[in-house]
Amino acid sequence: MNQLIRSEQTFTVRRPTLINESVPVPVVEAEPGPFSLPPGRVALVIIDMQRDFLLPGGFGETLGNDVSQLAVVVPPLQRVLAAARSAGMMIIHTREGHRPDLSDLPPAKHRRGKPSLRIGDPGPYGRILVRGEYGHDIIDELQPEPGEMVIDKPGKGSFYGTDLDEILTTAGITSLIVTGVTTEVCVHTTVREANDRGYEVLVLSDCVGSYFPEFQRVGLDMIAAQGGIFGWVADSAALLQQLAAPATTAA
Ligand code: C5J
Repeated sequence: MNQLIRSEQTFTVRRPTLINESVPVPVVEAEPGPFSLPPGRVALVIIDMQRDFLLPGGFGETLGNDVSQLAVVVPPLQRVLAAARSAGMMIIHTREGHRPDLSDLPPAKHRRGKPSLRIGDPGPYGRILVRGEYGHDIIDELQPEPGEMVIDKPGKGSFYGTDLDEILTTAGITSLIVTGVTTEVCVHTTVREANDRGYEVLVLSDCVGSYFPEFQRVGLDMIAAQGGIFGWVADSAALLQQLAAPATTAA
């Protein structure tokens, strides 16, 4: 009986946006095909552009990573953020991190790898990936403005352990433009979670970054492969062109 009830569980299925022919819809040239920006239904998601991951001498670097690989994302992402703000788009910033008592840090995540510093340890920019610490916060160049949503997440995905889905659903958002770091970890996990929840997801290739060039290339290829198995991929220029241009009516 319980099983039956479980199998009859109801889910909220996100319906494709009904396009009103009279309302112009900008369309971004993307892989594997055009990506629509239905007015008022698109949010920009900026994942984990935190000092702990990006700053020289920070946690990311103590793991042996080359943080310059992530720094290249900042200028194009600043341009996209400015354009999204001008367009009145909903903007979501996420931060990976944990409560100061680490009660939301699974031991399996805490123990992982052989880092010289672990989550919660005192690091160059405060306790590593702990909420409220300087290193946990977003880099100066991309600081949220008042009214922009900041989602604190304990995991790699932006939906696990957060109210992001409720926030987007309440706002009527059906499409996400995803940016941030790292491409193969928190960006990928978020894109896959969003895709399963029925969002249409565009990833901006020059606004996501990986410490590993090979992961960056393959990570992007995987999203748009097989006809867009997880979503769409375009560069920021293609999006900016549409945000700046007068909209055209979708076919
Ligand atoms: C990682 C992230 N790589 N934001 N976090 O641990 O991708």
